[in-house]
Amino acid sequence: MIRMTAYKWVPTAVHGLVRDLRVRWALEEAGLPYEVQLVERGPEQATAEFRAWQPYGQVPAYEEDGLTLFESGAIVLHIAEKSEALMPKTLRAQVLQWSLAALNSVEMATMLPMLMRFGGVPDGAPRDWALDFCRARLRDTAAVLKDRDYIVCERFTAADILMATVLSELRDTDLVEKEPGIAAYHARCLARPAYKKALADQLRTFAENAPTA
Ligand SMILES: N[C@@H](CCC(=O)N[C@@H](CS)C(=O)NCC(=O)O)C(=O)O
Repeated sequence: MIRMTAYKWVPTAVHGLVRDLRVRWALEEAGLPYEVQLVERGPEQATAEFRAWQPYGQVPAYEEDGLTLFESGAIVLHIAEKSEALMPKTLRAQVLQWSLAALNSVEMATMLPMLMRFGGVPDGAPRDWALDFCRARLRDTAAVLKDRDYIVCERFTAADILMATVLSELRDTDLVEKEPGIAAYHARCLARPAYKKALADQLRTFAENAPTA
């Protein structure tokens, strides 16, 4: 049986962004049954047992027949290796390439505008630089998507789970909507039933465990 961790509750500002969503989405696409182990934010993340599973005290982490994994990208790719739906053997190298592009070349740019929102980075040079950097990454990614519906080719793969969830990090900015090719791609990925199910499950957990005033 597959077991993964997710937070019991987080503030609304990050609903739909917590990275267990990537793992839930991949498992739904692959049609694999799984259990979710809910984690309380705070001391539970600091225990030796938890750190042995996720060294940074974060979610998600994953367990399957004694194999333990952390890092959402590694987990999604592990699931993809089991599923032609996520990583056809003939496309393995390209799926790996675009998964790393999502988590490195693109996420390093999308994290900055997201962190600004939470960290209150003042107007001025660093902020403008980070936004320009992100715009350039989106423009270059949009150029690739001009010729195809998904990031590897005409069909959906695990790399789209990673790329689309990375793009979701920009949801409170106008960066995605200003790049229509990216906006259409993002909407296409999030329209998938497996994504909708994964998101609904994550949000239901938060609603069920919301602190009472
Ligand atoms: N690179 C890691 C990042 C994991 C991560 O940032 N998890 C966040 C939730 S999305 C978390 O647990 N944050 C709480 C913390 O860092 O204490 C991955 O992709 O799994």
